[in-house]
Amino acid sequence: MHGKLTIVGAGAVGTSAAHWALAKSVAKEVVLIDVVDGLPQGKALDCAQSSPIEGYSGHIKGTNDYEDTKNSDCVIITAGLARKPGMTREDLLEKNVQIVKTVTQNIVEHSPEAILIVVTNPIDAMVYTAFKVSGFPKQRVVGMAGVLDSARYRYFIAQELGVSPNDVSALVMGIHGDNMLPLTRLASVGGVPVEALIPKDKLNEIVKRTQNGGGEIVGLLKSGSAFTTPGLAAIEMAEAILKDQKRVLPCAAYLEGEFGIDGVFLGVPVVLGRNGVERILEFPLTPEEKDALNLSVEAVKRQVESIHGI
Ligand code: A3D
Repeated sequence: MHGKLTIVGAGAVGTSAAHWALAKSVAKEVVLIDVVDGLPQGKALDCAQSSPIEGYSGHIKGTNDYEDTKNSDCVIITAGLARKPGMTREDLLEKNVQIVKTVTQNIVEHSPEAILIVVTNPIDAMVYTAFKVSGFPKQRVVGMAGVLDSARYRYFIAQELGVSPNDVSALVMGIHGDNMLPLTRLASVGGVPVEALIPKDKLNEIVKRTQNGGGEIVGLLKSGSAFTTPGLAAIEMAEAILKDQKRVLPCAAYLEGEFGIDGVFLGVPVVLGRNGVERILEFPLTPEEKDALNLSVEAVKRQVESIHGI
């Protein structure tokens, strides 16, 4: 067992993350914290009671007190409002900036060495908020979106081909929003390029469905947004960090010249290990991919420019 993991926000995503953290034994100690009295305590107890059935022995505590989060090695921030039908991720910006700011200040005070994984939307702006407020080095602040978006992309490709999603390798880069960039050129199944197996128009449909992956679920749920896979995606990142796995995962990382982009967080392939974002894996993009990625950069810059009070 490896270290202490705090999950901030005991809502839908935070609870899913807590459940997966226990089930996958990613940490010795898991703390679930929220501002609502009784909520994290109840959710933690519910998660813990699955241990005799599933057969794991990790420890979880629900709390409203940041003292209990003290000396966490890794912190997942899910606190904030989620989308309702008709809302964009940008609509959440103003309220969630203030929530992420408060949470980050508390985390810095109690866990100055932690690595932060930000999940709250709009993610590319919220991870920037946590970075600025914390004053942590860029390696210790990372956003979750690419793991989820790539999982959706891989799932849709697997469905189309009637193959195991396990054998689909695919990467989504850029913003977590309509301008995200699912790279068709690099998608493969068992090493075979997907472009050779799926007709172009069908592949375009899959790309569009991936870009609207969150919206499709918001529309179906009618209240709240996706939570099971977002929670698992955050835990895949936390596990890579806590167990120093050096996993290569698409994450929102702070770019300083990589891919010709400077001064924003954006989804790129990174190596995640005990030091957080240990490396960004840069590779040549085609002119079309560069243009598409620039749309992401412009959209993230617009979000960041509208952040006030941090
Ligand atoms: P929800 O179920 O509403 O849970 C949010 C929780 O945050 C609630 O329990 C609140 O009480 C709590 N909270 C609010 N303010 C604070 C605070 N200051 N300190 C501690 N806790 C607080 O939402 P959710 O779990 O469905 O979603 C959480 C966030 O994740 C939202 O912003 C979503 O948009 C976002 N989200 C992001 C992704 C990505 O892929 C990036 C996916 C799914 C959800």
